[in-house]
Amino acid sequence: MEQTEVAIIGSGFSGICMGIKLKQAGIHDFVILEKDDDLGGTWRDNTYPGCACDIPSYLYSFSFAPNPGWTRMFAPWDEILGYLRDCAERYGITPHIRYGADVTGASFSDGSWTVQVNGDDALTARALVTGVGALHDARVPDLPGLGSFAGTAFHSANWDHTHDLTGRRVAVIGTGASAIQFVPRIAPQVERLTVFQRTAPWVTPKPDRAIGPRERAVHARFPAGQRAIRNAFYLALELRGLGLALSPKLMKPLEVHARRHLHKQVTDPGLRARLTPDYQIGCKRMLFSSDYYPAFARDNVDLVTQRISRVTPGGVVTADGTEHPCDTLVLATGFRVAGSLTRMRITGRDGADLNEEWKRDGNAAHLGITVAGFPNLFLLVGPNTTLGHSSMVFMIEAQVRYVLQAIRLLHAGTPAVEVRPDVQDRFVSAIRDKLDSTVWQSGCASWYLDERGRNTTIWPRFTFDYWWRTRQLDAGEYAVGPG
Ligand code: N01
Repeated sequence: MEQTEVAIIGSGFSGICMGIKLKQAGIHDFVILEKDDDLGGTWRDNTYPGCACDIPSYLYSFSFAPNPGWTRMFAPWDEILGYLRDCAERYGITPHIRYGADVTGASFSDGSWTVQVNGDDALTARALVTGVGALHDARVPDLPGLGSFAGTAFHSANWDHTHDLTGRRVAVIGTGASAIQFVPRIAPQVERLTVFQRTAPWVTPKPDRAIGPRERAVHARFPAGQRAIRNAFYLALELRGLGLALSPKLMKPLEVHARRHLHKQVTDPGLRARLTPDYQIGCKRMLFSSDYYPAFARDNVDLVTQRISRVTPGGVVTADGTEHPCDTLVLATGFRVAGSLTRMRITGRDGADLNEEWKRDGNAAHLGITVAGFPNLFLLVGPNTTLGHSSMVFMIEAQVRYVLQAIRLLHAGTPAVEVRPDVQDRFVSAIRDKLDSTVWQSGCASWYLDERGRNTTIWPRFTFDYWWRTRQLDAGEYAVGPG
């Protein structure tokens, strides 16, 4: 069986960043296992019309690889994908990527991981790093009759570009971050657009603008200027997260801002009332858009707030018995967050099963990275390290720096690096205590919460706090011995 020092699962931002930092540390014996035939993760999968980052690109990019070529403040998906491809090429990562390598499981014994690819034991690795992301397992809603729909149906993360929407009667289920980006784009093209909203999102304006050739040339010439803009965005978004990290009461100014935006863009009081959220801002992910609300002013766009009771071959039936005819159904219903990692079977020391442990106790990892009982396993974007207000790339870089320190220990001959259970428990209970008083637990349903209503997704503090905690691996928190 093939042997390697580090196996990385996934070639999105996390996997690519890990590869780059390994190479820069002089560790070249690693592979990146990618189930698809291209890199890019969520930016490869999501290609729906209008798909773009909702975090400014100067910040949503690697700190060590600024891109003076962004053409918009909030870059579209294809530019982000191009950026990732360029980084993979530029830093020599491409030859390490194995495409079509779907990791189905991994088990630890005798100091190393045996990794199953496409169902077979394929390689052994001293360290296993998962960079599978939280948002790639599309969630198809459990709606009666969905399978009977006679038209064309697809999920927003698997957009069917062969299906021309011109002149179609399109139904969109869901009004989250994805839907609010493509609804304004497809509205002018389709004959009729019916948007089914279960919960109204909080929306604030998106300060997007084009970045012209002159400005791009200035950034290419003076990278310090771009770094200064990046830092300014970082601070602005941290300030926006004040209410998330400190007290929900501090969310009030944002709520006023969002209400003003709605008031300004929607003049019909009835429509405005239906678009007004009934939960505290920040509880679900806050959305940015300056063109979502205006789409509802179009004659061919309807907002339906009645519950969906079933899908028929010709449309969607709501709880009041009305059938809304359509020939195209777009499911903008989000992702199964817990499913990204647990679709693999990961077996640690003494046969410990990660899925079983997490099912029993909730997803948990020290700093979201290491799990007791699973030596030499490192999670990127693991439990409680996702953000609702700033750049995940910032978090990923902090995690990669931490993991690199652990891998260096292994590289230097330490047989195994395993977090002590008491250290993990202390970290997890501190995070859970902190979460109790946050806006995410204020009563709304969101993908941040697991089936028990526990937030195992979000980092509930400032991002610089996370950076600070992960800057130096404390060997005292780890059992560094034979695995
Ligand atoms: O998914 P979502 P998304 N019947 O889970 C509704 C990231 N992202 O793909 O709110 C009817 O937010 C559901 O309703 P409710 C970002 O982190 C980032 O839009 O549960 N409706 C909701 O309206 C984001 O948070 C970027 O009541 C049903 C919608 O479907 C995450 O991806 C861009 C339903 C799902 O919204 C997911 O966003 C885009 C049902 N049975 C996305 N089931 C960036 O720019 C679900 N819904 C970085």
